[in-house]
Amino acid sequence: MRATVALAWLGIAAAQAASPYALVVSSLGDGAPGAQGGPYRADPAVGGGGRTGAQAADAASGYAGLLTDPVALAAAPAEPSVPEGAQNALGAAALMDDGTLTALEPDWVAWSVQGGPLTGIDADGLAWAGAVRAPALAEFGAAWGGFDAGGAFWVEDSDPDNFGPVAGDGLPDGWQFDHFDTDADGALDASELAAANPGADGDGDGQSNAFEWLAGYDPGDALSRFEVELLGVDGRVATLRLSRVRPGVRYELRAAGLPGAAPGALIATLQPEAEADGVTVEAGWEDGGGERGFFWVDLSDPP
Ligand SMILES: [Ca+2]
Ligand SMILES: [Ca+2]
Ligand SMILES: [Ca+2]
Ligand SMILES: [Ca+2]
Repeated sequence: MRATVALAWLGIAAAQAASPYALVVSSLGDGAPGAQGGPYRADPAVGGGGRTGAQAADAASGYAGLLTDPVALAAAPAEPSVPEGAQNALGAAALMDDGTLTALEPDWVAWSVQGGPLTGIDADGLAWAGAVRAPALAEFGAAWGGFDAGGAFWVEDSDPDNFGPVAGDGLPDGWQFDHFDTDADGALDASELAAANPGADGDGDGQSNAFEWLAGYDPGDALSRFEVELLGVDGRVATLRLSRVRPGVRYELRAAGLPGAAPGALIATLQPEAEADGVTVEAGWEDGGGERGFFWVDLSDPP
């Protein structure tokens, strides 16, 4: 995938401040932030997803032949976390008065959605995870034999751009909510949604939201912006300083207006392994020495 382009036009003769900036397109890479699941601690009362042979289940069903009585219900998911849109099998067991657990068939249990990104639970205890904008806990309830139990599992933010009104616009939904859900109610009203648009520039610093996300700046602060400074030109080598570079982003320094060099000629490339501020780059070209040329930097998130 290729996102891009913003940039800074810089005259060789006068190293004025970078402007204008214009973003052409942006898209998400696999390494987009927020794709990791959170920690999870399963209810240890139920092992192996709570499913065992039918014999024990039959016995528990009608209490027939049991020498012990149930005293509590326990429920747990098969997996501690699942991706968005995936299913998770829920299991339940009865805790008996002799301290043993008797597994219950999932379809004997009345399951319910208690909270979080669950779109439903069917009669067989298969729970469906909905879309999230950050790892979120899905909570369910179980009822059987007059006992109630509950459990939970994590839904991973496996697709960073699939949530609600900001799905599919090329920006991570979690980042959009972090910056534009200004009243923190977990939803985006019309004005917040407009502000969260990838092409919007609500802080008026000349850089779009999509560009600021790629460059690692705050889309709500005009003083927080990507800048390129031309420190000097010595013969056919220009020294530029980028205000910040980030891992996962490719920086292509290009030039135009240099005699003998093709318009847009690539003169240097950076793919940093770590974030750093104030990075100095030297870029040379074959022919040149003209009175005036221009440099700019393209940002993209390579696949
Ligand atoms: Ca998501
Ligand atoms: Ca989005
Ligand atoms: Ca901006
Ligand atoms: Ca900004």
